[in-house]
Amino acid sequence: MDDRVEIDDRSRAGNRTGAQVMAAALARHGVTEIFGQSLPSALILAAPDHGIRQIGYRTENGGAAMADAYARISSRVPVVTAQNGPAATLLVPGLAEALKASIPVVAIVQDVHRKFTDKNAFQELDHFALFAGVSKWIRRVADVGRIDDYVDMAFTAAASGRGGPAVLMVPVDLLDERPDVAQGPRRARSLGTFPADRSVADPACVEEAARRLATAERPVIIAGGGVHSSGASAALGAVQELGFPVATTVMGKGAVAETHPLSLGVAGYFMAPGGRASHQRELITGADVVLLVGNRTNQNGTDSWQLYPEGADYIHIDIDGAEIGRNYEALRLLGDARLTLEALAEALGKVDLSGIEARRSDLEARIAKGREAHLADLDRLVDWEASPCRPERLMRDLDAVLPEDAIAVADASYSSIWIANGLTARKAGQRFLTPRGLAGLGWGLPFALGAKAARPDATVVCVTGDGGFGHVWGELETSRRMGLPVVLVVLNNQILGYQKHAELSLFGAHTDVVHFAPVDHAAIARAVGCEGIRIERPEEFRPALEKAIASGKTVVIDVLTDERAHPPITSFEGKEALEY
Ligand SMILES: Cc1ncc(C[n+]2csc(CCOP(=O)(O)OP(=O)(O)O)c2C)c(N)n1
Ligand SMILES: [Mg+2]
Repeated sequence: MDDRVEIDDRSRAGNRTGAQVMAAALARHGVTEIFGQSLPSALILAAPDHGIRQIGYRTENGGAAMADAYARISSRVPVVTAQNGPAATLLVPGLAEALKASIPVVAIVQDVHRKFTDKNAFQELDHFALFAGVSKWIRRVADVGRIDDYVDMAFTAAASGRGGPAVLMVPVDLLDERPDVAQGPRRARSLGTFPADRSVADPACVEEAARRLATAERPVIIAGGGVHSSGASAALGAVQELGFPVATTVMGKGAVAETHPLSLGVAGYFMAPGGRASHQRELITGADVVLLVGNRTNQNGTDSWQLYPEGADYIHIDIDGAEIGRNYEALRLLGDARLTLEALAEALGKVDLSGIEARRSDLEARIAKGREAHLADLDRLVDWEASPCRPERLMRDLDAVLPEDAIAVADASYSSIWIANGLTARKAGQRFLTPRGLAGLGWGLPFALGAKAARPDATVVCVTGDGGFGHVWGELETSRRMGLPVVLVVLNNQILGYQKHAELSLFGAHTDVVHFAPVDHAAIARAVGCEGIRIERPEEFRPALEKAIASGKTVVIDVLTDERAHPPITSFEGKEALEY
C-alpha cells in the first residue's frame, strides 16, 4: 500500500501525530530537504512519508550555513533543525550570517517536554534569549492543534519583507501528541519561496528617480545582494542597457554580467592596484547621481564610507525602509528590487535619455581602457609562475575553467576577495556565494554543500583558506555520505593570512598563533573517502582542477600558496610591514 495515501487517510481521520502534521505542513511549502541531525527525531522520522529527505550535517553551525546557501541558490525557504540546548547554541552563527545577509531560513528547534519546562530539564535553555539577536521571529508552538498556523507564521516571517531567520521552538512531547481535529489541514497555501510578496515603490518617487537619472551627467548604479534575493538581475540589466554603468558589492556580484561594456565590477575595499575595478574608481567617486539597489552601504562595500561620493544625489531601492538613508540620504524607493527596477525602466522609457545616450560610447571606451590597465597592473604586480603559488594565478586558471553557470563559493577572509576580484560573472544572475553578512570563517565548505543540494547538476567550486577550512573539515564526510560532490581549493598559506597581515599593517608585529603547523589537507580528504591532491607548482593546478570538476567527486585540491600574497585591500596600501 502507498504510505502517502495511508497518511492522508489518517489525516482525514484526524489521527496523525504532531510530527506528521508538521512534516505535512513542510511538504505543503515545497520542502524536500531538511538540514538536520536526526532531531527532533519524531519529525525527521515522519519526513520521508512526505517526500522530505534529511541532509545530515556533522555540526549545527555547518547545517545552518548549508541551509543559508541552499536558500541563496534556490530562492526556496530552507529548513534546518536541531536539538535544544548545546545544539541550538551552535545554530546561532549560521543564523547570524543569514540575518545580516537578509536570507530567509526556518530553524525548527526542539524544546523540552512541556511538563518539565523551567525545572532544569536536560539541556533546557532560554532559547528566546539565545536567538533574540539572530532572528526576525521566534515562537514556541504550545498547542498541537496549531502546528500549521505556526509553521506558516515561521515561513511568512522568514520570507516576507527583508528576508531572515525565523525560529520555531517545538516541545518534544507535542510531536507525539495527536491533534483533536476531525478534518484535514485548514491551511492550503504554499509559502516556501521568496520573496513572499512583491511590492513596488511609490510611482511618484519612481518617476522622480527616472527624471534625476535622465538628467545626470555621471550616474552610477551600485547593486547589492538584494538584487539576487529579489531575482532582479534581468530588470537591472534592462536599466543598464539604457546606458547606465553598474558596479556591484561582493554579495551583488553577478547582478549584471561583468562582461557587459557598462559593468564596472565589484566596488569596495579592495580597489588598490591589482583590484579589478581599481581603474573604475572615479566613475564612482565622481558620480553625480547614485542609484543604490538592495545595498546596505556597509563598511566593506563603501570602503569605510570613503568610496561613495559625499555630495551626490542618491536614489535608493530597498525592501527595508530602515536601510534607505542609513548612511546616504536618498530619494526613497521602498519596494521589491525587481518590480521597482521594472517600473523604473518603464519610467525611463518616457523621459529624454539623449544625454545618457550621447555619452555612452565614450563611457564604454573608458571602462574598457580601465579593464586593460588592470590586466597590465597584474602582469606588473604578480609573478604568475611563482611557487609557492600566487592566489591570483589560481583565480586566473579557475576563471578560465569554470562554466558560466557554475557556482563559485568562498569562505571568509581573503578567499571571498580572491573570488570576487579574480573571477568573472559571465552572465547576469550567476551566483558567487560568500559569507558577507558577517564574514565568518568556516562557511565555505557548508555553503558549497548547501548550494550543491539546491542545484545538484551545477559545478560547485569552493575556495577557502586553511584557517577557515579547519573549522569544518568534518563536513567532508557529509559531502561523501550525502552524495554532494564539490571541488575545494584550499589556499594553504599555513597562516591566518588576513589576521597576520592586518596585525602587521596596524602594529608592525603579529601574535604567535597566526602561524600553523604544516597540514596535509589532501590526506584529510582521503581519510574520509574523498579525493585529495596536493599542488606545489602553479602549472599543476589547472589540470588538477579540470580533472576534479570532471570527476563528479568531492576533491580537495590543497595548494601551497605564498603567505606574503594579499588581495589589493586599500588599507594595506603603502604598509611597509607587509613587504616581507
Ligand atoms: C569565525 C571567525 N573567527 C575569526 C575571524 C577573524 N579572522 C578574519 S580573517 C582571519 C584569518 C583567516 O585565515 P585563513 O582562513 O587561513 O585565510 P587566509 O587569510 O590565510 O587566506 C581571521 C582569524 C573571523 N572572521 N571569523
Ligand atoms: Mg591561511
